[in-house]
Amino acid sequence: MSEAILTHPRFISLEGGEGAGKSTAIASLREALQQRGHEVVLTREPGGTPLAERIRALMLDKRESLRGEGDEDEPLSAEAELLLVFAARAQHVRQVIRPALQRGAFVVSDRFTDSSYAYQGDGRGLDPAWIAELERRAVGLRPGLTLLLDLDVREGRARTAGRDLWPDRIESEQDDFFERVRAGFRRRAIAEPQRFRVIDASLSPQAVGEAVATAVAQWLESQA
Ligand code: Z5A
Repeated sequence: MSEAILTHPRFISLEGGEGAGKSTAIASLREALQQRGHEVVLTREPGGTPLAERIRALMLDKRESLRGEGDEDEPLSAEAELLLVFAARAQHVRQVIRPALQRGAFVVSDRFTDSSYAYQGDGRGLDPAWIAELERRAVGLRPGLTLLLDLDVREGRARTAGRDLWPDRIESEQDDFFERVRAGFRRRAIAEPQRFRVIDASLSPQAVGEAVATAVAQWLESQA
């Protein structure tokens, strides 16, 4: 396949740290697009296809049934985590995202490759050049618009505290990991102002929803 990365104007991603409110804001995003008569495909990462969802479960280690005897003695390496997330993404892009874009739909993804740069790159310390290579070779696609829901790490974690009885592998990380992730997202937004819109996620759910809808409306106008 070609190694060039296509930035697609009908592909939109939501990014941010834990508890930033992406899943909540995605409804406003869908509504803003549907009101204008567009077909919208909502999806998420890691995941979005049956196989990619199984890879997600492996990566986040949430599904007890996937565990074998002695698994607790074999921590997943950062490198394996990166490759798992890209294996899921390679499936997702080919099975869901590209076909939807090709038939003219908008695709809205709760997280995409920016999360790999932030979590596996800035969080785990893996080389961003390796991530860029995987992005070029295995994905080849980038959102035209990325909404970064930016929130203080502690505030985000407080929102999700007590939600899960057993936090997943990433939720179990310490605050300094999430501070590096947040800084990574913010650096990417500054580096690519034409693609990113940063939204203050400390506002009320309604205000965040309105900011998301406004950002999308402006984006659509700029593309008309
Ligand atoms: N990951 C990775 O490492 N590498 C990658 O390449 C990719 C992902 C793609 C996915 O898990 C994990 O995978 C993620 C990164 C990693 N781990 N972390 N952290 P996930 O999808 O389960 O986790 P998440 O994306 O962080 O989801 P989340 O914690 O549910 O956050 P959210 O979707 O942004 O938030 P929410 O569910 O909309 O809201 C959380 C709570 O806050 C909920 O009770 C809401 O009612 C409340 N909320 C929402 N908005 C507000 C506002 N505005 N004010 C007050 N309260 C609010």
